[in-house]
Amino acid sequence: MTRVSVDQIPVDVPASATLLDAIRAAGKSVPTLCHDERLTPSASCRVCLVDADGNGPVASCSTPVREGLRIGVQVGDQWRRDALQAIVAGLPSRALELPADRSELVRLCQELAVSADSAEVLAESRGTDLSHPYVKLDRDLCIACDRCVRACAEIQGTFAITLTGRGPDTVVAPGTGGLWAGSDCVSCGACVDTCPTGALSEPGLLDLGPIERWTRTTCGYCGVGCTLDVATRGQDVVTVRPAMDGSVNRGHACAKGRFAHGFVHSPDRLRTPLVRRNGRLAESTWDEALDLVADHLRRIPDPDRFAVISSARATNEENYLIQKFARVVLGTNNVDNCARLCHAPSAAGLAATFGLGGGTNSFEDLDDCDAILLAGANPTDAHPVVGSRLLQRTLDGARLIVVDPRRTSLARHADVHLAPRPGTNVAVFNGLAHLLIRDDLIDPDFLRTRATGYEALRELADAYPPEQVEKLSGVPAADLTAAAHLYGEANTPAIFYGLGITEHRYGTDGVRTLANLAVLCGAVGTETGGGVNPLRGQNNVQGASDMGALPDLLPGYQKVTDDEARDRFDTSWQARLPSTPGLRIPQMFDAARAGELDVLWVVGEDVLATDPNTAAVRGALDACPLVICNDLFLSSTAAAADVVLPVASWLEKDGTFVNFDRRFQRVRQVLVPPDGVRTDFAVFAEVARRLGRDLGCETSAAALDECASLAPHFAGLSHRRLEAGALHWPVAPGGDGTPTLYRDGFATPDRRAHLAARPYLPTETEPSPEYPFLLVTGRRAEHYNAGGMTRRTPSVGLRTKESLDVAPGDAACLGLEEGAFVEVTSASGSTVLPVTITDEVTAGEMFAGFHFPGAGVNELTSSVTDDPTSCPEYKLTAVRVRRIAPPGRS
Ligand SMILES: Nc1nc2c(c(=O)[nH]1)N[C@H]1C(S)=C(S)[C@@H](COP(=O)(O)OP(=O)(O)OC[C@H]3O[C@@H](n4cnc5c(=O)[nH]c(N)nc54)[C@H](O)[C@@H]3O)O[C@H]1N2
Ligand SMILES: Nc1nc2c(c(=O)[nH]1)N[C@H]1C(S)=C(S)[C@@H](COP(=O)(O)OP(=O)(O)OC[C@H]3O[C@@H](n4cnc5c(=O)[nH]c(N)nc54)[C@H](O)[C@@H]3O)O[C@H]1N2
Ligand SMILES: [Mo]
Repeated sequence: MTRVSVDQIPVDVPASATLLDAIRAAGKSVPTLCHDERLTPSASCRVCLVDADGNGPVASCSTPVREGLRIGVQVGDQWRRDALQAIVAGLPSRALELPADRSELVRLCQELAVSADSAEVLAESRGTDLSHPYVKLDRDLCIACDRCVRACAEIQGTFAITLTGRGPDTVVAPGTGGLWAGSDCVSCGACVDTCPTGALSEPGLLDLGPIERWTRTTCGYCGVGCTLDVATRGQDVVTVRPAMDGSVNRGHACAKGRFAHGFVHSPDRLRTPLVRRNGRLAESTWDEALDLVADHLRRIPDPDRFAVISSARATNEENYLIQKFARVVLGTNNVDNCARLCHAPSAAGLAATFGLGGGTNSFEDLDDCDAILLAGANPTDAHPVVGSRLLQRTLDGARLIVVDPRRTSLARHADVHLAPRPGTNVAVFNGLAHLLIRDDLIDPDFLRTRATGYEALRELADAYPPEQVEKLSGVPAADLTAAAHLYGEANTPAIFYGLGITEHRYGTDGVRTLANLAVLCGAVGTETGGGVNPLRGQNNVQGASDMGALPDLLPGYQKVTDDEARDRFDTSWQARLPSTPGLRIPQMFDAARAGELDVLWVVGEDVLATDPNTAAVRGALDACPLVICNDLFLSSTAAAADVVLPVASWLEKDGTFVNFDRRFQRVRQVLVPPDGVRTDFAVFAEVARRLGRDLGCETSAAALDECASLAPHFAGLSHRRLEAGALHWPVAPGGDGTPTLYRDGFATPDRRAHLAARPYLPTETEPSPEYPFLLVTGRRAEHYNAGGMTRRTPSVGLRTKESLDVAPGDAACLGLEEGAFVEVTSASGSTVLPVTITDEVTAGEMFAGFHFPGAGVNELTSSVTDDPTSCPEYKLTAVRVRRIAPPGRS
């Protein structure tokens, strides 16, 4: 510690502290303008000047303390006022006419009594850049404080902007030159959030009236679970800010969470139930629609002719109620959720290896990692806040291995990028296991005391020397060896992975053989283990499964076949629960097509757009006598349904979500749902009532309480406890949760990690003369899944349509130029897409997103699935492409 004095008050601070830290530690304050806690100081504004040892002014934000230093704050009052006055003098008067809640500069001027009179009108305006949907630049308000530039580099890691010009003409600009819209900006909003003057702002933000209310909630887009502070005025969202103390996001967000909230007031929002009459959907009343549903359900005697797809977008409490409705009111286990399409292989694979189906570590553990193995995930686009943190860790010195057939943004920053042929993960991971063993990079003590299956794995891995793996996967032997050493020699290596591992014919084997690597190195369940971390997808896909919206599992992963568990639920719910596992989503569609299903209730999933093999899904919906759909919008699925119920979004309801690292977080109502719109929670409670059943759980909080009383993993959870902050499950009664799992033993019956000896098996989906290219599908940063929300926000200006990514060599061979239209055909179906030529994809492979249902990408994908989990092989489709004339012309 270092002792200094602040206006004669002695204070001890760490040796690395700045004068500003010392001043704050002494309970005093000093104004700042170019300073942001999250960024390295730049000391450019001089608004934080203080005296050091009587020798005159220094910038307190950047000057380090030294023993015995006497800091004078009060004597600097006038220096600071002068510095601020000088800044203000260079600004147009409108800079000081902004509402105080939108301008740090205005607040500072009020605090230091610097008046607007001193603001001059600039001789010549430097103009604005209004090209971007989310970032408006008013150059005359820029004070060149550099906060935005540092935020873009140090928080986001995109390095998209810079300061240009000299002296008073210095101003922020895109690093690529030209307009903001054409720049490298990824619209994360970090620059807008840190800008103290309004030079960078959200279009329209400065015109809205004063903020009336701030509400803290959890983002409803992806599984990262960012804490957001939402500012509202009446029913308008004025702005959304990432919470500085957000437990996952630490003051950062992405384009979706930060900006893409406009869907709530979209004119397309459904406001009244729709019922199909004479083949057409027509508006109806809630009474009429719910009576129709209840009458229909009442008339069907066989519970197995019902199926419910619950929503990974809805809250835990809603999912809890929906699965309870299925089991108690309908009497069926035919209930599933989108985890089926996504990380079901993670739940199965991780549970088989470690005992529990969730990720092993807390995201905070990344801070201590010195090597990252990122496999089959593109977090820069799909989990941007995680992507930024992985990049920052890498820039800070951690080694990075990326396993992805595509040259993703993080692959470009990697020490080693392994680009296997899609579908060959198991060969690559067995090859890495081979090298860890061969080159003595394993942890024998850990293997002896905390794992089983080593001998069998060693024998299997024998067959995967690097040269052999090169033949199977296309990954050069030398790169594989380098990767094994980077991972095996690290002190604290962490694995992060995504759908490039799970959405495959052998997805569960992919997860298990990947998890092997952490076990071999003792890098999980230990002090130095970064663990195995699935980057789960939707905001509440972990939670929907946790709540038992699964055909074989009750809340808290208790088996429906377990008599003892079922008995407890029977008693609490006063029902007799069905004891045989129900249908999974793909089986529901099979059953419908076979005429074995009477009612399919789809809650918040656009199955016609996002489930694979659209033709087969369409067949199922057509064959099912009653399809009910709860959605915000008339999605493709809603448009094909018989009853459509308009429901509230995450901004309009109360509850909890569970993010990718098992973190329960509060979701709080920010807006009142539009007139005519109900919550999923209210809908299911009401239909149960009409069928003569009371589901209990009057409120969302009561639903979580009931779940906690029945599921030991969640025993210590309640809304009241979560008010104080996030908790990672398992949470014992009164406990603080479990950020990192397995330090005291794995959750398997023998408390050991189970290594998996799984061979690489080629999938049936091989390129052939008829379908010579491999199509991979996945995410684009700008849009979210079916796109129902993001396409109804200004994000549509960031990406207006889907396209097919083609490697330059393939484009040349096929005679395709940028923007050319091709017909893409697979064994399942066909669609038309414009071409983008990019070296992100390897020759022979192509890539497409699936965020524009009209683009029909899932017409192409097949019904092939992973055997243990029925997760679709979305990541691999053999296709042929043929150039065609642009649609609409002949
Ligand atoms: N912007 C945005 N963010 C999202 C979403 C969104 O739609 N848009 N969706 C959310 C959801 S639901 C999810 S599940 C997550 C998904 O997040 P991710 O799993 O990161 O997303 P994907 O882009 O589907 O796939 C990841 C990567 O897998 C690679 N891959 C394909 N095949 C293979 C293979 O055989 N081996 C390896 N090693 N890699 C392969 C692809 O090239 C791709 O880069 O994102 C969530 N976040
Ligand atoms: N080709 C291809 N297809 C894929 C994938 C892929 O990688 N490639 N990925 C798959 C994966 S991982 C996933 S998770 C799925 C996602 O597929 P979906 O779950 O279908 O996609 P979303 O767009 O997230 O949400 C579906 C609907 O939920 C509605 N919604 C939002 N919030 C709520 C709510 O609170 N309640 C209700 N009732 N509705 C709500 C939205 O308006 C939207 O219409 O897509 C899968 N499809
Ligand atoms: Mo997902």
